[in-house]
Amino acid sequence: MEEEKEVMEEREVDERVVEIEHPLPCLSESDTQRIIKGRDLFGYVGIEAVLDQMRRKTMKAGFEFNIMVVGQSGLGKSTLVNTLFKSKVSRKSCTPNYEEKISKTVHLQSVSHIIEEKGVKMKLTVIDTPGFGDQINNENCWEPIVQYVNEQYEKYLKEELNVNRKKRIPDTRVHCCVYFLPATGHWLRPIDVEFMRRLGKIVSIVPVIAKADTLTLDERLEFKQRIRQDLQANGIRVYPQKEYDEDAEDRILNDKIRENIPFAVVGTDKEHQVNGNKVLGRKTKWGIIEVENVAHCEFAHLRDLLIRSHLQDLKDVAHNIHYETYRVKRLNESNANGVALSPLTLENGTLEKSDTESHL
Ligand SMILES: Nc1nc2c(ncn2[C@@H]2O[C@H](COP(=O)(O)OP(=O)(O)OP(=O)(O)O)[C@@H](O)[C@H]2O)c(=O)[nH]1
Ligand SMILES: [Mg+2]
Repeated sequence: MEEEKEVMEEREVDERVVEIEHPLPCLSESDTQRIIKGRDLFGYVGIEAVLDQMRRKTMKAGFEFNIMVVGQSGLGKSTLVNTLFKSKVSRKSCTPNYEEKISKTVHLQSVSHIIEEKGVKMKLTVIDTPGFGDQINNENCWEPIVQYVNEQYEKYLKEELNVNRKKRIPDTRVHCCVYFLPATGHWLRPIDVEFMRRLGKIVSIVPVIAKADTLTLDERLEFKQRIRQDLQANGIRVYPQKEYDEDAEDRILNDKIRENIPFAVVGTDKEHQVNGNKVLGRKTKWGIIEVENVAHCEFAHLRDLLIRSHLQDLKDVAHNIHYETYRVKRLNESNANGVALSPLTLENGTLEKSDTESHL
C-alpha cells in the first residue's frame, strides 16, 4: 500500500511536469486546439521519457563543436581556448624566426580533440587563424577566413546532395567565431569593423576584449560601451542576434548577454592556491587575478555562453540560419545556370558583392 501511494504521488508530480502550458512551436494553429493537457490524461503516459532517449542517443553518438579564434598575434587566443576547455587544445605561440615573421600571411589551422566529461563525448575543433591583422597592410586579410567558412558550407552541401548520403554528415562548419579585440581602451579599429561586418553575415561572432587585466575597471566599462555603440553604428551583427530569439524567455536571457557584450576576458593555463582552494589565475605583483571569478573578469560569462547555455543554439544558428542562407543562395545560382553546382568562388556566400572593396 505504501509503495502504491508513493507511485501515485510520483505520478501526480509527473503530470504537472508533462503539462503543456504553451503551444509547441512545431504545432500549427489548428493543432494547438487539440492539445490534451497532463491533467486530462487518464494516467501517466511517459512522453517525457523521450528526453532520456535523446540523451542516451547523444551520449552514444557524441557531438561536434567547431570554434574559430581570430585576432592579432599574442592576444591570448590559444590561452583562452585552453582555459575554456580546461585542457591543452590549442598550442601557445612560440616566437617565430625572422623568416616566418616577415612572410606571414593568414593561414588557417584546425586541430581536433575528443573531450569526454561524464560520458558525454564532444569532438572539439579549434580553428586558429595565425597572421590575421599582423601585417602593416591588412587589406583583405579576412578573405582566407571567409573562404574557409564557405568551403565548410560547400562540403556539407555536397554531402547533402549526394544520392547516397552518409548517416551522419561530418560537420566541419564553423559554429562560432570568437573575435579578439585588443584592450586599447579606445574604439573599434577599421580592421575590427571590416572583419566583423563581413563575417557577421556568414557566421556567429562573439567579440571579446582580450587581456582585460590590462584595463582598469572604469576603462573597461567605457571601452565596452564604446564598442557596443560602434557595433551598432556600423550595423555589425554579433551573437546572439535579436532576430533569432525564439520567444520572450529567450529575449530576456539574450538581452542580458547583449547588454554585457563584449566580455572582458582573462586567460591562463596556471592554477594557484587562494584560501586553500586551487583556482585558475594569473599571478601579478599585486595579487592573483582569478579567471573564473566574476568580480575579477568576465571569463565565466563567456564560458557560460559558449558552453553551458548556448552551445546547442550556436550549432542550431549555424545550421538553420547561416548554412541555410548559403544553401539557398548556391542552389538558386545553380538553378539559374542550369548546372549541378557551379564552382565555389570567394564571393559565394557573402551576401553583398560590393562588400569586397576594402576600407583599410
Ligand atoms: N596579461 C595577460 N596575458 C595573457 C592573457 N592571456 C594570455 N596571455 C599571455 O600572452 C602571451 C600570448 O598568449 P597566446 O595564447 O599564445 O596568444 P595567441 O593569441 O594565441 O598568439 P598567436 O598564436 O601568436 O596568434 C602568453 O605569454 C600568455 O601567457 C591574459 O588574459 N592577460
Ligand atoms: Mg595561438
